[in-house]
Amino acid sequence: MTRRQVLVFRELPPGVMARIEAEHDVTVANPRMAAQREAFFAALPRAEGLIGSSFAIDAAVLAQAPRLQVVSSVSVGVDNYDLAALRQRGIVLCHTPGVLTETTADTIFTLVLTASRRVVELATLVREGRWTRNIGEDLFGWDVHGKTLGIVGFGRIGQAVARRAALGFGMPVLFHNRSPVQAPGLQQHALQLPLPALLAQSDIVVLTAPLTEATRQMMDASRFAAMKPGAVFVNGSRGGLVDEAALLAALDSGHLRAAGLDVFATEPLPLESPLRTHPRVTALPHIGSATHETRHAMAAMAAENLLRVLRGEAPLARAA
Ligand code: 8YV
Repeated sequence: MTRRQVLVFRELPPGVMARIEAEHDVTVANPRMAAQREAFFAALPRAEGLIGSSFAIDAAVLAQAPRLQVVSSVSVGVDNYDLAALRQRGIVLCHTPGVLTETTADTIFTLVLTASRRVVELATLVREGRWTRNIGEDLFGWDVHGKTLGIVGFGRIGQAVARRAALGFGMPVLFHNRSPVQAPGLQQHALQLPLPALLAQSDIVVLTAPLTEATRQMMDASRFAAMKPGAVFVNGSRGGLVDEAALLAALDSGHLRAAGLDVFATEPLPLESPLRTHPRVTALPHIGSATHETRHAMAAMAAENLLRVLRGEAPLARAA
């Protein structure tokens, strides 16, 4: 078995690294870290396999990797990869769907609850010693159980959110999906609607659609205006799906009651972003799949994808 040159561009758990190093020669360099960026681009010309996440592997990067055969992403989202350039070069792109579905749905539903019940705002009040009286109506949150949940994007993660809502919280579920979708076990719990109708009828709107050129900034001023007055908005997918200025305007006007955001147009969220401290916003640092168990499972799956392709075998999950 010929040992290949593998470039790891985001740290992997030790056991997963050992699995790759047993078969190939490995260089680790994370280009998002200034101190490792030069090493990443120095290793790129030799790399036959790339594995990592959260870095734009575009045509310019690929042009510096003439020997590349496979990119194995530790993610389900692949919007940071130039799919046309990969296809044009015949480079296999793999990803890690499935293993992160339930964890990411947990995060999204956590945001539904924390945004609706003002958990961060009220926990901060306690932490800062400002709990000096019984909590009055001015600090009440809003119920989640029984409210109508609209899910935009009804793939694995959207359906896992629907199960939590319908089976756990007695919530009627509406969903919109750009293509026909199979939703086993949800037929009697979820109703498919056109997006305008979903936005007009949902008390809480959750965004789980993938980021593509067709969905970029899909949640704009007109779509926020189409939502019910007093609705709650949650984004657990990609910040690029949202016009953040329009979201802020909808929150500041009071049209939207609250927002729960795990993703942003620019990450890490810039200090100057109003979303970071907005009183109606619960902001998380892109932790959708960030549990010990799930990130290990993702890394293990990504390593298996990489090793299979370098052996000339089919990967577990190919994205392009
Ligand atoms: C991770 C994700 O944030 O899977 C995705 O698309 O956004 C998350 O699971 C990320 O890709 C880190 O691996």
